[in-house]
Amino acid sequence: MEDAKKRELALMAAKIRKTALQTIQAAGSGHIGGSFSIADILSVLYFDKMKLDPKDPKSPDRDRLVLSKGHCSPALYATLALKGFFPVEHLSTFRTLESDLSGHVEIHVPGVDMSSGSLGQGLSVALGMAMYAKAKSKNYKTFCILGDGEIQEGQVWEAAMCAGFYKADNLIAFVDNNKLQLDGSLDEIMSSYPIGDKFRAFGWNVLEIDGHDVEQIADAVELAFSMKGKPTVIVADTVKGKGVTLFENNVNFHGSQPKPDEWPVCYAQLDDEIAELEG
Ligand SMILES: Cc1ncc(C[n+]2csc(CCOP(=O)(O)OP(=O)(O)O)c2C)c(N)n1
Repeated sequence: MEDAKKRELALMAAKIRKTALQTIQAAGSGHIGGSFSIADILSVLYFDKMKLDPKDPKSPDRDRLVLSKGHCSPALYATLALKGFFPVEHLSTFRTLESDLSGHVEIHVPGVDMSSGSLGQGLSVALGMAMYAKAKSKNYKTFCILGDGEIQEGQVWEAAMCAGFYKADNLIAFVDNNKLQLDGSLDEIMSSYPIGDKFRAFGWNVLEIDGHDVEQIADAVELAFSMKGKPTVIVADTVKGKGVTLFENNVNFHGSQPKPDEWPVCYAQLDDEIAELEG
């Protein structure tokens, strides 16, 4: 990948984080940690790899994405707004009763392919979309983003078994391996490791990458596109809260807010990164 492209995608990831944080601050609630860990993945998908038209969000030929860890709506909504699916200003209505922008991802929002929030269900839905594409000889791809804590849910593994058995090679899952879940580390609460070996046992092509390296994310997606006969899972090594020191690897920022005097420090760090990438 050319340096200019790398910089552009890293810049978009930083903007996704900042926009997600503004969204959460306006609402007074929202999930920071798991939103920040997937910003680079969303940047690469929505600004490089996915076939999409924000003016035609229901196009039958579009690529699909199911954000199975639907509590990370601030990151997806920020991405969709920055991509042009709806005005960025609309994000300030997040989590109000009048708004379509619920705290968990909502299908009525332009650009959203599936409601989510009850963990464990998204891979089954994404597989259904992928199998429909096969049945109807359609070329779109279906992506699914799962949490490393989320994959403790049994339904994930029913879908994984089915996808492997039916050779759903048009399905690409990410596991956001940020090593923390709601109130502790996976190692303390219930380990999902080794993630790659488990998917491999169900017949998946497994790729393991640094989930904050936009070039590695893009290369992995290309490899997944060329894979025949197996679904691909990209196990992305990430940091919960990536991009703001206060949030990084800090389980307190799963769903809680910074204190009033901490907000400016958080924005300053994101603004510095944006300024550096804008060069
Ligand atoms: C079925 C279900 N059980 C419990 C929850 C509450 N919950 C929300 S987020 C979360 C932790 C998820 O951990 P992980 O998948 O690792 O997400 P991340 O750390 O990336 O935010 C839990 C238990 C839920 N949303 N759905």
